Amino acid sequence: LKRVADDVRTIPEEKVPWFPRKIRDLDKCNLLITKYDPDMDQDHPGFSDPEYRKRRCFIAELAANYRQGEPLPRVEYTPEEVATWREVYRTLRTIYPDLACRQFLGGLQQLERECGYGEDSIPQLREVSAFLKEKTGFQLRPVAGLLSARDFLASLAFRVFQCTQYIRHASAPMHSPEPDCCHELLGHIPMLADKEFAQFSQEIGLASLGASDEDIERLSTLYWFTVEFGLCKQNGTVKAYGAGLLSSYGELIYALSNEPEYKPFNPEETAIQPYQDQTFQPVYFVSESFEDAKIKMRRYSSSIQRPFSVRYDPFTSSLEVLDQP
Ligand code: TIH
Ligand code: FE2
Repeated sequence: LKRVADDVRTIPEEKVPWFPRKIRDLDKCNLLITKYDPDMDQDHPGFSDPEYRKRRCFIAELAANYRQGEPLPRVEYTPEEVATWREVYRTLRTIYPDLACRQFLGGLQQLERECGYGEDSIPQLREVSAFLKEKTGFQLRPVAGLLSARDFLASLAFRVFQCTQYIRHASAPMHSPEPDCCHELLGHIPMLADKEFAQFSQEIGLASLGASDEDIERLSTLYWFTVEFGLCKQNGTVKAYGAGLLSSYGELIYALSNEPEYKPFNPEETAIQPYQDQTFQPVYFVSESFEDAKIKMRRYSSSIQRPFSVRYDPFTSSLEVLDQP
């Protein structure tokens, strides 16, 4: 393998999309999708609540001004926001022992012991990021809303997880059409404290760098049906590991009832399954185990054609880009 110069244009195939090479470049990975924004979407529970929308703008501003390496912004949550968190936490906490996978339960217990998780206050990203950094090397960065798939996946390559900091509307605590801090803190963070899952997440990120739009679409679909809505077998029963399930009381119950369709996780098939994010998924993919999902995903990723390969250097938090042999 020979190292190529820093400029992607030296890579034989001309049209490689830009991608971040060092962790600081994530400051440029900030393309937002406004589809589910309460200012744009009439079905959003906060659409006709000007107070809520103003609050969202304030918190979005904190994220927009954030630069890599700065201390993560703190948000002082209002009593109403804490009340929403409490309701979400309390209702989900009672069903986790039966429905969540072992890795999630282990992560959540550690967060409760070591990171102040509980129903009385909304954890701050700063503390949670320090916690994760020690467990798996993942760190957080604030994001103003739903990111484009390309930018979101790219950050995973650096073990950076982009987190929203606003909370869902008080009128709909059991399901949100878009990510919010309940989704990040309860759905994603406990899983990211697991080493194997952290590795799985980073590998999807690495596979996405410089990929074609079509490959990004397939990878984000795979991300959707694993990291967001994945189920896995454990001791002969099906459990949830997807963050979109673990942060939504309504969908978690639904996903593990006998209503939805289950299909075995198989990247080639999963990658082209249509999905939607306004309501519950009609189909979920079940993997035999994390190990199995990781191996299958690796095989899939290595089949993606790119005129170069990438390797992450954890000492410098940057990527080495290598010519294909
Ligand atoms: N539906 C999730 C929840 O209610 O927490 C949030 C989302 C996850 C993925 C897309 S929207
Ligand atoms: Fe998510």
